[in-house]
Amino acid sequence: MHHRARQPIPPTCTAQHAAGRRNFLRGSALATLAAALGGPIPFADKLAPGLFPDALAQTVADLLPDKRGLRVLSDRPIVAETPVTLLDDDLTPIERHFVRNNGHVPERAEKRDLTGWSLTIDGEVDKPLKLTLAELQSQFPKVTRALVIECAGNGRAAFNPPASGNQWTLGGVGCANYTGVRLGDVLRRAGVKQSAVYIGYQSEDAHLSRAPGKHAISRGVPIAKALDEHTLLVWEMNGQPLPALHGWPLRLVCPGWPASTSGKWLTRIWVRDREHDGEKMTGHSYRMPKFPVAPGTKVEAADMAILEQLPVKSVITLPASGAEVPAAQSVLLRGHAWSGWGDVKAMHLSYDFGATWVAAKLSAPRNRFAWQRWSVELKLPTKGYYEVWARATDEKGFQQPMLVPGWNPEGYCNNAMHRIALKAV
Ligand SMILES: Nc1nc2c(c(=O)[nH]1)N[C@H]1C(S)=C(S)[C@@H](COP(=O)(O)O)O[C@H]1N2
Ligand SMILES: [Mo]
Repeated sequence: MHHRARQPIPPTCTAQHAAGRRNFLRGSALATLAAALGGPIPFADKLAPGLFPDALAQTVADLLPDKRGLRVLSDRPIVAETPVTLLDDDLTPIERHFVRNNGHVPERAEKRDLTGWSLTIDGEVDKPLKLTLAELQSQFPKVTRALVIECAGNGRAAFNPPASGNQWTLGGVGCANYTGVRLGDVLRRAGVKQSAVYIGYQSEDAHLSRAPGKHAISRGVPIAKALDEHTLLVWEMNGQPLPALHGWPLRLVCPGWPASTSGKWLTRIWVRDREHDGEKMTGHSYRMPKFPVAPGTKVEAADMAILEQLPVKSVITLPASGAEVPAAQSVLLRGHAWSGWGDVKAMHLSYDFGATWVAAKLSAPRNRFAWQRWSVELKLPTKGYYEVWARATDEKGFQQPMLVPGWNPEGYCNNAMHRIALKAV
């Protein structure tokens, strides 16, 4: 992207959020920014992650014109999260759905050019397939499902010591309606061999370096998850063709698992006879220590295990933290809850720092792996400062922890309870 200064350098920058502790603009990125602003930024080390200098606010809107209100965490690659109050919709509208790119959006997607595109299914199959979009759309049963996808790093900003990577707060999650076919139906058409262990996806987005032949990301899931009826190949999001940013013409959705398994801009599903070893499958990527470690511990790669189901979690989308509400009167609170293990079974809130808990009304999911709406009317007894804590419990009995759970080197799976401040007046 190109930065254009449209206003003079502002004398100060106001922090929009204070969750991050480190400046994500370093070295050349900082120099580029300073050049765009026409001068150095004396307090650059105090610039919170995700905070763009006011003078460039217009440029951020240029970067993601269809995503107004999202917080840009990185512009190269593009990463943006949804402020939690903008997650209030039953289904996340496209303009409010977070974005996490690892490389460059393919030109094909920008231009909506299907020329030469097909999906290859090969590897450990009896009959490799090459399918056009029209063939995929006409030859398999069509399904529409509301599905949560969540970046495994959602919540990372709260880890201490900090984990490197995008400093997500709460908004690396969304639940949209996807239309496509079951990956399992397509794999069965190709005939999955006994030797199949894993699938790996390949996509058309160039690596950040633009090194030819190097994938930005190529992850996968064990064959059982690939064959699971909830794992889809989709071409529509909320009834529209997939937007360029979300993987046009075709993406995977592996609900409940790290969203990095939901490959965008697909060209190939490679059925493997071993654990897939593509870009960001190995080393520390999307892996957690096999046993608890003290914060800050350096963990050997051999002691890390691939992340699978994401833990139970919830958000309070209404009211906003810091809101003033009437004392001793009913106040409506609501949000969503979800779990990588299946249904959420209970939702509780506390406004006395966890001493007592109130059960919220919890709706059934539209389908498995959709998030569930919860709502509750609370009466804050007197004037004063309150905190509301929200805790979901899933069908396996897992509950959200009060504190940030198990520190891990890459800062994954923070499902601590969402807390908001309320001032009763
Ligand atoms: N081809 C490709 N697929 C991808 C990615 C990517 O960079 N390239 N990012 C992954 C990651 S890390 C996440 S969190 C989700 C984000 O999906 P979204 O941008 O549609 O919200 O896409 C996943 N699929
Ligand atoms: Mo992600």
